[in-house]
Amino acid sequence: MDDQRISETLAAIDAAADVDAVEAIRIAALGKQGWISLALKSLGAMASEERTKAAPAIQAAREKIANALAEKKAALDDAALEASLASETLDLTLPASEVPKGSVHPVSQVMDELAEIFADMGFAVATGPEIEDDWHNFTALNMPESHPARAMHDTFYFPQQEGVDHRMLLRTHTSPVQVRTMVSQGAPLRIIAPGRVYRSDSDATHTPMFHQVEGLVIDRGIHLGHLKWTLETFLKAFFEREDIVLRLRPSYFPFTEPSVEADVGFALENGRRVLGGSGDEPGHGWMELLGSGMVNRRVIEMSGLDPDEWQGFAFGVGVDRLAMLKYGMDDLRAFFDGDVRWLRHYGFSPFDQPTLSAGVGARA
Ligand code: 2U9
Repeated sequence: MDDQRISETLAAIDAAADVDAVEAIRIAALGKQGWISLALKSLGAMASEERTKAAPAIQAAREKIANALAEKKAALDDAALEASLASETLDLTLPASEVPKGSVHPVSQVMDELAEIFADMGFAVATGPEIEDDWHNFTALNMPESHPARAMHDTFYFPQQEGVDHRMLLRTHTSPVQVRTMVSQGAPLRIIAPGRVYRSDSDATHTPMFHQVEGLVIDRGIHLGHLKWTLETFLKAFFEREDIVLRLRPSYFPFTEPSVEADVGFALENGRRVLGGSGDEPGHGWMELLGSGMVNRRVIEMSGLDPDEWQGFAFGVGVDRLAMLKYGMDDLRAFFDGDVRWLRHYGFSPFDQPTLSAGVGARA
């Protein structure tokens, strides 16, 4: 074995400045045509005695060089990692608002605000499927098969499936969520159910999909006074005004008895309706906002509870409408166009989480 060549190679490995230089030495020595590889190949042509003498030296040289190459490569890799760690610093103290970001849709913002306001009054958020059966969407809400209110809901039905009793549909309100929660959790209960609902209707004030939030309280001794206080407290927190005035009018819904519609007083300021004050003052008016009522005892019964023990109130309101009123949009259809200019204008910063302490209506 050429001892000089071995020590030259080891010295070259030691002096190599980068991984490319190490690789070049490896190819020259251990590559297919490398001098060590050729020396190993030459063993085949030797007589066996000669081979027994030569082989250990070649093997030892191969091992020495291979080890030196591996050590040098590891040292160079370590140095490269150290260098990149030293140069590629990430300053975690930079303000996150400097980072390009998207915005929170007003519907999501309002839903977050609602969850925050109602959580403070002890309500949990309940959710359920958007594809429903007609029992949960209609029958359990005191709308049996022939009930005229069913026709008024402009329902999107799925084709009837063979062997399936219930017709499937896109829920027309979030009420089936409350039915499911009553059935699965029983009473007492305090929930809001926000979410998408679907009705076959489309113009400037109606979209085939829109958002609702409904509330349900079931407990002993619940009466209309609890309903009125809850609605007033919610609207004052949501619109961030103490002078919100409610007017309850008798109405009719199959799932509540008695049923009441709630109007809020507004004033006209520069041609715009601004909520606040009694609608009966000069220059003021009333705007219909919410539907509500005491839960019909038949609905309580159908969800498996005893209506003599448990009473409740419920309400429903359009989330999109709440967002329009609070943040001053005038066309519902723009909500679902996905136009980034609209989102940039009306969207909210993801860093402004609504909290009761900081105000639920932080502006973008
Ligand atoms: C159960 C019992 C009662 C929910 C209610 C309304 C009145 C109502 C509308 C407001 C505007 C729908 O978005 S809207 O078109 N809703 O007027 N909703 S009471 O009553 C329930 C729900 C579930 C178990």
